[in-house]
Amino acid sequence: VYRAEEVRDRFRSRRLAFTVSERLKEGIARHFGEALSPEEAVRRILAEVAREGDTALDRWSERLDGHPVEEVPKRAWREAYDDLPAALRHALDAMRERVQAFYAREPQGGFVHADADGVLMQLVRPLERVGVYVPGGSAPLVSTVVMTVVPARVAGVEEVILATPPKPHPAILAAAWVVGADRLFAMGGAQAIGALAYGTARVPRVDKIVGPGNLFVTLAKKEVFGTVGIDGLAGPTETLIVADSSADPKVLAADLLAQAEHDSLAEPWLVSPDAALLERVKAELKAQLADLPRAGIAREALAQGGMVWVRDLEEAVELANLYAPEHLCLSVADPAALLGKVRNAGGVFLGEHSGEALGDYVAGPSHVMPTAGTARFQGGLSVRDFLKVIPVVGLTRDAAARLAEPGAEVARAEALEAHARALLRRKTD
Ligand code: HSO
Ligand code: ZN
Repeated sequence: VYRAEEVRDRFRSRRLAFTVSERLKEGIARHFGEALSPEEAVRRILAEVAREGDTALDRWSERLDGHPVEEVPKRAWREAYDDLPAALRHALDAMRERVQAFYAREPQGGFVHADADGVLMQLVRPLERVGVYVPGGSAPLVSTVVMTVVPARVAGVEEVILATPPKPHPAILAAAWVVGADRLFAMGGAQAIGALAYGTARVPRVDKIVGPGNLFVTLAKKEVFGTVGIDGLAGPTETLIVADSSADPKVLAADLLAQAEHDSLAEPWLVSPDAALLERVKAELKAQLADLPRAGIAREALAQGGMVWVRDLEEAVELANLYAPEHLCLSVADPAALLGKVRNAGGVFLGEHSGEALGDYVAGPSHVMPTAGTARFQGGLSVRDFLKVIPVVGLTRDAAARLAEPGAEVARAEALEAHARALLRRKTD
């Protein structure tokens, strides 16, 4: 249990930083034949995919994932869906409906303003083609398919292309079927991001890449940003729970563990003015860890996060704003009273009944939320992430004549005489 003073600086100076394990270093040296930083390794893969297309894509896929890239046809998605246990099939359908209903409520409009000067507008247009990365690995994130494709579809994106590591889990294929994605390539890592960003003969180039991924995927997204749009850079997942004496320690422990089992680098935090509650949660964690299948990962993650004993709820929210958590859970008697003070959070979960795990699957909003303190400048994935706002200018002759003068004045201050003349040509006398 920390005191607020002990974590304040750490919370304030958070940034996306990757720990490069010995195992990772060895892996890179083995696959690349020399000691490279992960950034250099990623740049090499991207450059080769940009230059050679599918040849490099298959080569890296085979070398790193053991299989060349394959497109999985829709027929296989359909079969995977039909083969799922009925309960999971219905769960995926229910999930899609909840998420769809949530995003259907999001306002998407621009505006049209017409007056004597003419017309000014904000035109809103969906992106044409989007790539979604769905992690494979020890926990194949089936739900991520729903949480990314549905808001893209609501926005009106024409083509959604999924990328997920070779030999995808059947439930990922089934989810692609449920949400009506367009194409799915079994490809992972930096090579998948390169293929989506630059395009190859087989993989069409997309306009934006969204979705979480491992270190290589994230570094690759950072590298291709500019060539394509990206939704953000995802680090390990985090949850900060603010709790008061009204909270149930059993539920708090369960929620912290749900967070902790994701990743040994995940950060579960519990912040409370009730010291006795923190002690009770500690005991609960121990008890609940006993038979947790991913207890090893969860234990490591619990050490990444921690508990903070604060003066009052005010100080708890102040810390939460400094930390800017991906998930902010307000497990307090009157969560609405705290909401007004929340500035930085990827998503907010009000009260004990709104556990983050509900948000992961069925509450409604996408579970793709900003990590590593990036909630200071962005919120969770939404329809807006798949829209462009295009300004439109349509002035009358009279408006142009009137506006020419101040425009030219500033143009000349910028030493841009051709601008000034283009403006003044519209002056009528
Ligand atoms: N909590 C994760 C999302 C997730 N959880 C997917 C389970 N499946 C990151 O927000
Ligand atoms: Zn989760």
